[in-house]
Amino acid sequence: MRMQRKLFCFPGRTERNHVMQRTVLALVTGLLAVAGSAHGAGVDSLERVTQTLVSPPLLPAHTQKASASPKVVQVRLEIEEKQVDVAPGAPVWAMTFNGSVPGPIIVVHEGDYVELTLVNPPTSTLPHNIDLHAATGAMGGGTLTNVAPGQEVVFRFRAVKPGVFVYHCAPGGLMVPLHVVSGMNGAIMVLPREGLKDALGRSVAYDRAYYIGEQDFYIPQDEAGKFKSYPSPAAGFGDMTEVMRTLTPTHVVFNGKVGALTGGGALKAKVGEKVLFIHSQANRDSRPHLIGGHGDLVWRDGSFADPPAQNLETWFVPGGTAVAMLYEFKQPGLYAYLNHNLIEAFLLGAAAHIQVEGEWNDDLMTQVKEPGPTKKP
Ligand SMILES: [Cu+2]
Repeated sequence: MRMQRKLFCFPGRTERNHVMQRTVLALVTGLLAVAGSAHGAGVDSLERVTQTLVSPPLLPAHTQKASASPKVVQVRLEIEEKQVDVAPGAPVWAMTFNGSVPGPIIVVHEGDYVELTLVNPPTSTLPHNIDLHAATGAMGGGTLTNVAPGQEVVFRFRAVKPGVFVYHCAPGGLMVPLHVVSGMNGAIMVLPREGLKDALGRSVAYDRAYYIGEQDFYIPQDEAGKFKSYPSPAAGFGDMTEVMRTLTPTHVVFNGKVGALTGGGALKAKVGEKVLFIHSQANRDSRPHLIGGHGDLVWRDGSFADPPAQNLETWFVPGGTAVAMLYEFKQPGLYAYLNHNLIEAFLLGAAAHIQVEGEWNDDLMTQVKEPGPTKKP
């Protein structure tokens, strides 16, 4: 503003000075317009689209490359507190965004605005909010989005960092871990405007994408080892806090419960397809591994601003992040995708299946001789 005042003091007694003054005024107006748009005033002129969110492991309809201009992407998250069985006989008061654990993944492009309506219905028992790791300022949006039961809020942020990010409820103090380990988390993918690039900077497109949200649960047990149930979320918080203090989850699952992504819930793919796996863990470290495959491209720590790592056997998801991995399936059959802490995978539940159709490639693998009786050398 100091610069603006100085410019307006420009002497204008001659015609030449009037022309210069008009030029300066136009320049200042232009500068102010640019400054205005940088601070959100230009948002009103942008195209607005509503993204219909879907339950994981699916992603909402989206394009991998952005159209010319940034958009305002409107999304709606409705909180739902509900009792679910993480495994048979293991009930938990899940606190959810849109009824699923994890919440739905949001997909936008770098530079887009996300305009999020957060609804806490009157049927809820607790206040909630949302902290998006893709957002800048105000506790990731947490301080602008506190909603008591019966309230809703609209807030907007600009997605300026490309990558995959966690979002979660963060209502303050002990409520933060309690809500997060009750399932109140999800992910957002902020694609580069020109789409993904491989390690050499070449464009790479995925044929399908899945979102896997890993969740640790801490369900209290009675003296006999039976999992306890409670009449409301808050009623179990004291017992649950004691289990949380052990840092030993009773369950570690993909997409809300043991077996959510196996059997009838198995993911599907075809030989030759490039599949993008987005894996989030809002609270705890994980180490995904695809048995019989590899991480062809892994965007470490979820950053699309950095070239992806290549050909990893297992990759790391630090607690509080989402990570993206792309693999082109080369053989048909049943694959297991799991947390390669194998105790967490096989005893606690962190495993998924991918059923892949296509033709077997003997050159990559073959059984030279079937199992039979041992022979003396
Ligand atoms: Cu919450």
